[in-house]
Amino acid sequence: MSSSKRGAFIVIEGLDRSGKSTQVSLLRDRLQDAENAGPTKVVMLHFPIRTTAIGKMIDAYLHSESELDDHTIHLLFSANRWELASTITAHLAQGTTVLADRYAFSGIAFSARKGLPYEWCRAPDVGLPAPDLTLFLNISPEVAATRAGYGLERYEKEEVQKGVKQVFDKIGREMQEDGGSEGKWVEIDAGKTKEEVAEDLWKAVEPLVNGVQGSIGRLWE
Ligand code: Z5A
Ligand code: MG
Repeated sequence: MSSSKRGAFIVIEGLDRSGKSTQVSLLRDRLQDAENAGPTKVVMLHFPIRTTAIGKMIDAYLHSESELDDHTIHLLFSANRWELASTITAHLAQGTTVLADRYAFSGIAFSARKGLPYEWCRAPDVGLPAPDLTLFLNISPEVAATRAGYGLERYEKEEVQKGVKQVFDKIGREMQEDGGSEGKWVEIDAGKTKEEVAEDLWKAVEPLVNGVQGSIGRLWE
């Protein structure tokens, strides 16, 4: 990587059980082996980060061990990203690729689905480090519901997922139209095999393997 380049910030979003965590791990391995770049330094972040003080509150909520007002849990998810914001920026500046499993887009999608105003949901995430590329894993809620582990946490119900998908679709449309500081939004068919999905993701990610020119953007600024 030339000294004028920084690491790429890549976000994987999608519905529950669309294979985000699976694909983030496969992508990490592939980036580390990328022949044309030499080994790429990569870090993975799985939001919510459940090990921080705020993350522990989120984890208890997701397991229905605590009850929180919808506004409160929304702000905690956002605060959890802000806890990591300077870490993300530092990694990128050092030339490390950052792979995030969920980000601010999940925050908006899950809370707006509950009826909180869209703009209100977006506000606390304005100014976070902006991804260069967001890959949205698209899957029908019906197929997602057949995958292992579905239904163990609070939001994993088909009607919730349908509402969440509608908000994600709105975010995707806006990002594709805007093409501004939020980086690129690319939709991927996640109903294929793991290997096929990994191949489709790689086509979008490969141009970023050698790093990115320019400063790190700020989300929605
Ligand atoms: N949430 C929120 O409300 N606000 C926020 O700001 C944020 C999150 C950041 C927990 O998230 C909850 O938090 C989530 C949104 C909310 N709501 N719910 N429910 P999480 O990311 O921690 O959730 P998770 O437990 O990691 O599950 P997931 O993300 O839904 O799953 P996934 O990562 O997309 O899928 P996976 O674990 O890679 O794969 C699931 C299974 O399918 C597994 O057995 C795989 O082997 C299998 N799989 C994967 N790919 C395939 C293919 N292609 N074919 C067949 N089978 C496959
Ligand atoms: Mg996951």
